[in-house]
Amino acid sequence: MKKLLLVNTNIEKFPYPIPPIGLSLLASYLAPFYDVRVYDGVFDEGKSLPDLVRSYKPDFIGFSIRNIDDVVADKTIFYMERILEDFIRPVRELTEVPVILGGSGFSVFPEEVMAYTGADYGVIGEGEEVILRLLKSLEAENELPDLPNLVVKNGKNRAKSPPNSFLVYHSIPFSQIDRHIDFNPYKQRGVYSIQTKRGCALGCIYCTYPSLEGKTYRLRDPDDVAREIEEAMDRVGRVTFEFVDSTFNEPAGHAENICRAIIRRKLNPQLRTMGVNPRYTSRELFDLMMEAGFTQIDITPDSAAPVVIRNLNKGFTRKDIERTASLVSEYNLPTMWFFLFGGPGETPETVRQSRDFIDQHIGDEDMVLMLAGLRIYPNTPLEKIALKEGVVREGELLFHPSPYYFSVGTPKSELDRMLLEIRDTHHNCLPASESSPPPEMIQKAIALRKERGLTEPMFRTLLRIRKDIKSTEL
Ligand code: B12
Repeated sequence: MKKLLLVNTNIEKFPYPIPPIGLSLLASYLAPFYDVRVYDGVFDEGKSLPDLVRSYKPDFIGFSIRNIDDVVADKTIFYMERILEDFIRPVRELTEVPVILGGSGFSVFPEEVMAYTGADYGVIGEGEEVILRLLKSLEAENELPDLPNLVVKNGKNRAKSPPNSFLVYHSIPFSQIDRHIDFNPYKQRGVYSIQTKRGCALGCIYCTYPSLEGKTYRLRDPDDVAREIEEAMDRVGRVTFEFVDSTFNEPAGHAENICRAIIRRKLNPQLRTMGVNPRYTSRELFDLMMEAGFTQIDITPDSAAPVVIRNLNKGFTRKDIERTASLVSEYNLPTMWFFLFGGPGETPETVRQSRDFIDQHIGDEDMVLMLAGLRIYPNTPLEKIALKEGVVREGELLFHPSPYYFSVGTPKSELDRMLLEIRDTHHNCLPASESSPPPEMIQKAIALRKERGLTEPMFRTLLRIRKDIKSTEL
């Protein structure tokens, strides 16, 4: 069997280290055909990769590129420099085997990343079947398969609709992340990622999800999802399982069915999810989520000002957000709220409307993350708006340095000032640029949790520490 080395280049540990689910899915899918090894760079940061390449002697190497940058307009982190210097270049110096790229960050900027890294091949969007077909043809020295998702060095093809009609998504093997990498370091501050579907049918003007996963939903059987959690719990014990779907509770009914399947198996796992969409929240959903084992959720209204919600094309209304917020308090479900300020139509008045919403509807034990400025991505409605308003020029590369959109009503400096004012008067509201806690604070939080036996979500412990620091400052 030919040997394939898959490399996770993501070294970001904020808001917590996340295990490479995408690479693990590929590894499970390819296992019948190749001898596959996964190198996880999250903690090792590339240090032992050259030794592994020397000893394993792969025939092909795939690099996963998840993050290009951190989407924080202030002090943006551009991850690609370290991906090139600490991962790709050292490997290239050791071997001439074909280098294949993939991952969500790569898929947003395929041509740019190909040029930046000098890789041989790239796979846009979901990778399982495309990389298999690519490897087979490389192995047989056949002509390359004619697939819209496949990018070749110096080629010009850029796929527009990545989902592969030939991949039978609902029957792909489980990721079994912990069988491909050492999962132990994730147990203290990490999660075990689970995907229940692919696709996003929403049309938020700035977002890449529909182009990464396709606009139509492809659902997994809820019983398979529950069985995957059960099997993983048998292997790794009690960890937090996190759903990584673009939005958890769309299309209507699927999230409820996932919860029911988990409840039926009496698993009682610890669950969390991002992307609870205010449009489809209900008492029934919250009842089921509580019974299934949710201990934390994320909600991303972006704004509570009706005009901005509409301009961002969020697909829900202020009423939906209010209903969702009252469900959150009624069920006392720890929640991280994400607000994205500066979109089209934002003015000081609309910022005030969001602030008033936070005051009236969000409890002070819940955290509010405030982002200022919208990352402009290619092929999005926001790109068109930004071009029309002259924020970016036709042909301007959106890759690096990353451009951000600020509405004329709230230029960056004005918006930063308003958000700092909110931060100063609300201990639970943090600008994104300040949201990454220093390592000492994380250590303190870990110690405090141990000492007091706290089982609350980490963000609540961090908020406690912040509140204490603030009150001693005053
Ligand atoms: C869930 C999610 C989160 C969750 C993660 C929770 C968790 N447990 O993993 C949270 C909210 C914590 C999060 C945080 C962040 N995220 Co995020 N996140 C996502 C999201 C919605 C899904 C990622 C996912 O797991 N998908 C499911 C897996 C199965 O798919 P996959 O990894 O893409 O793998 C498939 C393919 O990409 C491909 N593939 C992957 N690797 C390889 C390798 C090869 C060789 C090949 C051929 C193919 C291939 O095949 C896989 C299987 O089909 C994506 C958007 C999206 N829809 O993809 C954004 C996304 C990845 N995030 C993004 C960003 C920026 C971040 C943050 C930096 C934001 C921040 N400042 O906090 C952090 C970084 C966190 C970290 N430590 O890395 C960006 C990256 C783009 C960019 N600008 O760089 C994305 C694309 C969203 C966006 N803005 O467009 N995120």
